[in-house]
This record gives sequence, C-alpha cells and structure tokens, in this order.
Amino acid sequence: MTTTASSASAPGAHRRFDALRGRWVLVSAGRDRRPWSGQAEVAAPDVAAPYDPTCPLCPGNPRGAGLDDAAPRNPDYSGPYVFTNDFPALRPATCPDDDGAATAWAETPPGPAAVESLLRREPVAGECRVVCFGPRHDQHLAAMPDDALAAVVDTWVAQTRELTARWRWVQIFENRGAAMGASNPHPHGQIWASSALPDEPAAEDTHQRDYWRQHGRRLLADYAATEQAADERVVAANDDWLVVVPYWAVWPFETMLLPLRPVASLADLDTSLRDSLVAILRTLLTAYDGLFGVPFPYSMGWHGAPGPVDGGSATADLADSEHWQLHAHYYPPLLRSASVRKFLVGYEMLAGPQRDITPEQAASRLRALAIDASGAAVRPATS
Ligand code: H2U
Ligand code: ZN
Repeated sequence: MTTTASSASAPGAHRRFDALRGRWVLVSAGRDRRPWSGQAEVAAPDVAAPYDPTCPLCPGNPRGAGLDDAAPRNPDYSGPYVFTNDFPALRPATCPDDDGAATAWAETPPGPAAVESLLRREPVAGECRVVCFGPRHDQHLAAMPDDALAAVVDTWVAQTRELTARWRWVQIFENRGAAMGASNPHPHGQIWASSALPDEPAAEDTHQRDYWRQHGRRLLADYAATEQAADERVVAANDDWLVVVPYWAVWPFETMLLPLRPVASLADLDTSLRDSLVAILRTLLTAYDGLFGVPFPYSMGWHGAPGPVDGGSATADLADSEHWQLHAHYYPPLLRSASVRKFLVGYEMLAGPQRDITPEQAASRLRALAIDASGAAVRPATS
C-alpha cells in the first residue's frame, strides 16, 4: 500500500518514493544509534595558509605533475580561474596528438547490429574543466565576500551557457573534503561536459517530462510548493530559493537547493537570482560547517535542462526544457559526527538505498543552524 502520511514523529521502517528519479528509498529511523567501531574519518587538516607553494591550483604554480608534456602553469589569477583538466576523463571528438595533427579520439558509432549486442558500447566525447573558486588556498565558498561568491556563480552560469551550446550534458560539481575524494583542499570544483546524457539526469529528465505531460506543471515547482506548505523538511528559504532535505533523501544530511520560480538552467540565471543564490548558498554552507564543527565534506552538483540532442549547434537550444527545473544536490557523507560517515554498501549496493535518520530529523538540525549574514534565522518564506 502506498501512503503519503507525514512522518515527523520517529516512524518505523518504511520506504519513500523518489519522484524525481523514480526509485524507492528505505527509511529506518534510529539506526544511527547503533554501536560503531568501524572506520573513523580523519578530521580535515586545518588549511591555515592562503598560499601553498606545492598546490597545483594556487596562482602562479605549476600543474600536471607526472605529465610528459611541459607542465602548464597557472596565471596569477585573482578571481575564479577555469582551466582544462590536465587529466581529463572526456575529450573532444578530435584532439591534437603529439605532432599537432588532429586524431580521432572517440570511436566510430556502432552500427545497428551492435545496438542489439550484449556487449554494447558507444563513443562519448566531451570536455573536462577545473574551476578554482578563488586564489586563496584557505578560503572556502562560505567564507568568501559576496562579490567573490557572486563571481563563482557567474562562472558556473557562463560555463553552462558556453558548454550547453556544444554538449548534451554539462555536469558542474564540487567534491569537498578528502572523505568525498577531493584531491586538494584548495577550493575548487569541476565541470564535465559530454555528448551523452548520463543516467542520473536521464532519469530526472524522464520523470520531470512525464509529470509535465500529465499535469502541465513542473514536478519540482509542485514539489517546492508542497515542501513549503508542509514545513517539515525546509532548511532555509529566501524570496527566490528554497533548501530542503528531500522527502526521499538518501544521504543523512542531503539537501536540494532549488529556485522558487521557473528556471530551467543555470544559463537562465539573472543577476537578481544570482544575488539571492549567493545569500542562500552562504546560509546552507555555514549551517553544514556548524553541524559537526568541521569543514563539512560533500559532493554537490547542478542539474538543469540538457543541451541539444545532436550537440554541436552554435547556440544553446533549450526549447525542449519546459519540464525542467534547475536544482542543486548536496550529498554529504557524514552521519553522526565529524568522524562517522554513512557508507552506501551491502544492502544499498545490492538492493536499494537506505537511510538511518529521517529527513525531518536532519532538516530540523540543519534549520537550527541556518542563519543569514546578519545572524537572523532564515525561515521558510511561508512562515
Ligand atoms: P578533485 O579534487 O575533485 O579530484 O578535482 C581536482 C581535479 O583537478 C582533478 O580532476 C585536476 C584533477 O585531474 N588536476 C589537474 O587538472 N591538474 C593538476 O595539476 C592537478 C589536478
Ligand atoms: Zn592552493
């Protein structure tokens, strides 16, 4: 039986449907209290110095250790700095070889017979970039002044506009902290753009499109309104943006950040939405850092309307985007302290995702820490 009952008062085991991706999540509240003598996360090292001579992302430093070619060197940059990843997972369809001649990188597309094969593959082309958020090795986003944080958002917007014109999918993301695989404490993110639409956004595309066809409204616009009315999972809100622990969240303190008016892509952000995004980002990241008193590790990324199917057009064609609502996912691994993280192993790998505290419990802890730049509580717009 499917119910939509609210579950603020420590419910028993139940599962919730992720309407955005079309999958179930098992919620077993209270399991976070079980004894733990497993792996302890190592506390993030204090990054005290604004410049690290050994950091490949700091201004003026050499990059690409281990590359055969002459090592590139960063300019003496003063704002966000974007460069092509020296170790890219994706490359454009042709790239210059050692002699400077264009060499086909991606393989020839499979013929019709290959599509039927159990051993199926197809070429994927793309571009990978690294975004240094700023010159300072020791200054993460929440500690940046407003104009510097706005410049990071502007960079995400400009990169989305440029790359969505060429590629089917543009994934902007940030791995923060060693617990999430960040290779370096210098504040930075990445952008992987590809000719293929990967599975996560493909599932979101399908479910948002189905909802649009059925209701004539955006799934995530209705979802935001539902969360504002319920007021159980809202972490913070301002006039333009909402942060919630999704009803179907998998990671303990997972959040979704989404605009409160129709915006299909970062490419559509205007300066007013940019400024209100800066404010809510600061609130969210400050709340995260306050939760366990450590720089909070996470993987985050933006999802917005995909680029054209055929790629390669001169301008971004987002005509087929009315069902899409821009949003960011934050996936932090920590469960109950700076040193105890959630592992998605065993049941999660073999059966499906499971969480140990309810989304409502997580939201109420984060909401208590959500204050704006003036120190005032950031309450949902409806209250
Ligand atoms: P992560 O910390 O999320 O791994 O991102 C760092 C990226 O920076 C990583 O993809 C790239 C790595 O390939 N990088 C360079 O392009 N050049 C370097 O000299 C160091 C790291
Ligand atoms: Zn650095």
